[in-house]
Amino acid sequence: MNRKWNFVRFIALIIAQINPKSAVSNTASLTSNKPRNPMVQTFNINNWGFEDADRKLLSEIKYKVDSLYEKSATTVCPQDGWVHYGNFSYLVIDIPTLKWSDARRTCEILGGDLAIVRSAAENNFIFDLIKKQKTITNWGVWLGLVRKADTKFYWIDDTPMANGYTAWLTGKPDSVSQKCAHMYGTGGGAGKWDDVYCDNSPSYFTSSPVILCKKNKSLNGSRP
Ligand SMILES: [Ca+2]
Repeated sequence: MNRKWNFVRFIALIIAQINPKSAVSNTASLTSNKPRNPMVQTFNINNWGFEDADRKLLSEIKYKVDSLYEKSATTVCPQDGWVHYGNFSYLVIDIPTLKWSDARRTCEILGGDLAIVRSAAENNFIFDLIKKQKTITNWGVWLGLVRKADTKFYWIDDTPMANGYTAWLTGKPDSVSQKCAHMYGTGGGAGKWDDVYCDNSPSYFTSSPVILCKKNKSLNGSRP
């Protein structure tokens, strides 16, 4: 498990503890029953010498993150809302999410990642899954597809998009400054893809993509 992954899990857990209403607040069942005051639980990450209390808290957080990861990533799906298709499981969290990075972090915490779409059959499956949700936004779901510095699109496993399946709406992608991809949920482009800003302003909340996570269904919990 690489350092970047550990760092993402660590930061996400801190956010979950500071904001119990966040999308990752389902860590609550894994936390202790000790009374806690979020305003007191602060970290000075610029301080190289943690106090004993800080070290103890960091150890507790690491234990909780590891527990959550093991519980989510080592369970054979379908389970807890994950839907099985092919060698993978999929989960839609139908909450509009302004930032692509927030959607991805949520999937990572749950042992998966944003979806890499490999075929028309998989694209159709995902679109059908979107249509079954209570909340369906115009921008549908975030995809695991982003522009890199060369302005070309790559999947989150670094596969160049140009080498595989795509389902762009006619005329899309249409702006190099829009670096993240989504699948439309409604309208004339429903089921097709578009590029959009990775960090949208709150005024676009009701249009914003919801979260679609994908993970291997195998016991080892390896990510797609
Ligand atoms: Ca666009």
